[in-house]
Amino acid sequence: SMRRAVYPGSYDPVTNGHLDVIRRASKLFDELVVAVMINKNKRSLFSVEERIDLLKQATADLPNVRMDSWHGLLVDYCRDQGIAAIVKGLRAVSDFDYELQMAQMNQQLSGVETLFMSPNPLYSYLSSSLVKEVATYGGDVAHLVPANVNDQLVKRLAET
Ligand code: COD
Repeated sequence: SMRRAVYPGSYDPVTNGHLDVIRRASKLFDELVVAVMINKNKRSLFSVEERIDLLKQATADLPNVRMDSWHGLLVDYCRDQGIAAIVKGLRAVSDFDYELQMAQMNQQLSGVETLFMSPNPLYSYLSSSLVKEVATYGGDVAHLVPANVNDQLVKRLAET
């Protein structure tokens, strides 16, 4: 049977750090689903559809990666899709406490396993929120995000 995993996140927007994890994780599974998790309480710069489009363009060369979105619990998505593994990236100790809590909660709720990937040190300081902050004040983030994201960021921030 197919070995599938989900890589969930906000992806507002996708960065080179996410892409590095996607690329590496896609080699370990038959199919990797990148799931944009919808959080109505969190203000986002890009809509869910825009985030999915940016992800699709940036992963076009990876045939076993597909995008989806989900509103609700991640474990319900896993159950719905028959997915047994969650992939997460751990950037630093600061990610660890919360990620461990979520992994244990998800394990306890449904038996789904979480696999942590070490970040590429080139990108381990990268987060969507820092990228947005730097871009907001006119900093150049072209080397931190895929080209399509950089274009859309510049456009979107010029509008606001
Ligand atoms: N290098 C490596 N990994 C990275 C990098 C980088 N530079 N940047 C981010 N990552 C990793 C993150 O650690 C994370 O694993 C993933 O990429 C996605 O990152 P973000 O920032 O886009 O996404 P988050 O952290 O906002 O995602 C949180 C979830 C949406 C996954 C979480 O809140 C969730 O599962 N929500 C659904 C509701 C639910 O089930 N809640 C109960 C949880 S127990």
